[in-house]
Amino acid sequence: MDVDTIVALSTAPGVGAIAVVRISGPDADRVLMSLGQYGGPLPEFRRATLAELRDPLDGSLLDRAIVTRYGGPASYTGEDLVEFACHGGWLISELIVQACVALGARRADPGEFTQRAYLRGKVDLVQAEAVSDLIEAKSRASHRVALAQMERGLSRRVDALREGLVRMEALLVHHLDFPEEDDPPVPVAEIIAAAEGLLADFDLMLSTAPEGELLREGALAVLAGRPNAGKSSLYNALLGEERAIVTEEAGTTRDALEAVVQFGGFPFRLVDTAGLRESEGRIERMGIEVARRYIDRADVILFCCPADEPLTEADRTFLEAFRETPVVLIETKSDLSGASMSMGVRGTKTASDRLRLSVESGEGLDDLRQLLPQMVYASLVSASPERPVVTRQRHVRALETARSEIASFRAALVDGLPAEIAATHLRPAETALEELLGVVSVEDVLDVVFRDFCVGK
Ligand SMILES: Nc1nc2c(ncn2[C@@H]2O[C@H](COP(=O)(O)OP(=O)(O)O)[C@@H](O)[C@H]2O)c(=O)[nH]1
Ligand SMILES: [Mg+2]
Repeated sequence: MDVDTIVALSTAPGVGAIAVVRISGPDADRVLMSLGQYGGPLPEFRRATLAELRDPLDGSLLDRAIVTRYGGPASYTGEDLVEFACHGGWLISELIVQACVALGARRADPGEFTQRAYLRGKVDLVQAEAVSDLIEAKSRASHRVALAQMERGLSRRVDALREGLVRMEALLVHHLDFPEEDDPPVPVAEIIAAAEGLLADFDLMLSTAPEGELLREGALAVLAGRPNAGKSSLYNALLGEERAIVTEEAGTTRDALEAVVQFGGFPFRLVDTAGLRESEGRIERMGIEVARRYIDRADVILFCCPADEPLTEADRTFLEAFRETPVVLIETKSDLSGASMSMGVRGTKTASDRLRLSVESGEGLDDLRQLLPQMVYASLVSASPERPVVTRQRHVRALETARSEIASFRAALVDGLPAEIAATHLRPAETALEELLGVVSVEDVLDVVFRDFCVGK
């Protein structure tokens, strides 16, 4: 493999106590030798060592830093790798990167360290993606799933599917040509049953995908309801801080505010919108437009209506229009009203999808925090933590491709086609799974996987 040596700041840029600059590739040691002005031996592998780093051009001191050497293949990238833990801030790390570049290293592309780890066989493609998910995780559930994926939880399951395919091929071979003295051929029914078992395994995995994908960005939870319904107050109460402007004047929230929060450890993008009503004011009308766009994409709608006011005709029209989206009907300001007023809830919603709530008394807030993950992440909430979760479109596409080939294989056998013909579906199924793990690498897939990484990872 003809590779160059790459360098990047691996910690977030900006002011902080420490910054880490990483350099990986065949010249890592040579660059270290020059920067640290080592006349004699370099520091031992994996031993943090204080070093004075000097400008390679004029010998001036850049920083005193802690240097850690890793010898390939026992490193993150699988190559020789050096980490400089220098003082943080905007300048020092950049000076060190520049010095490395002056000594022949190249600035790394986003995700290039992890990409090298993949190319060197340290991780498969699904694990590499999980590194990025782990860094981006904003909730305990996302964190847990990304960690499991990094530990090959999902990869192991895909391996098991591949093994299932291989076993099925073995059955098929046995069915096609068996030696005279051997057992009788495997009956077709047995192969069909094996295919059906595999299909069920695929379905189980694919069933986690819709919720798994939400884990990465957070489910969009949008507050809706007419002006003065108490949306902004609820938004603030859920965030635990005064984010939205709350006023008694109707129509003050004109833009949409968005914040990432976790409820029960699951990530949500909570959005406060302008109230929905016919409006004269141009700016408020724009706010309502924004609200509509959010509501159209919502994973769950928190529909607010004051507990002591009936649902209006407009409210009902709204609820009718969003039958497909899960809705929690929230009777707000419950402290102002006595017994629960009947809001005339539409038939499809269960009692648990509506609750009385007051930001004054706190009634209903915890119930809502519990209810939301159950509504949006139902199967993940109840699943065992060990269950691998499919978190990306790329996974879904590969699994669906493999699944449909196996389904065609099964259908061919059921239709009584010759086994040799049915068997042509098995190889494409295997290929799809191999691409998922990156066993066979496809250049444009790599680009997509590593494009969204940050530099230095
Ligand atoms: N008593 C009481 N007043 C509330 C409650 N929630 C909101 N309000 C008041 O209702 C008014 C409208 O609230 P706001 O959150 O701005 O509603 P929005 O227009 O839907 O965003 C404000 O005067 C709030 O103080 C509540 O739980 N109890
Ligand atoms: Mg508001």
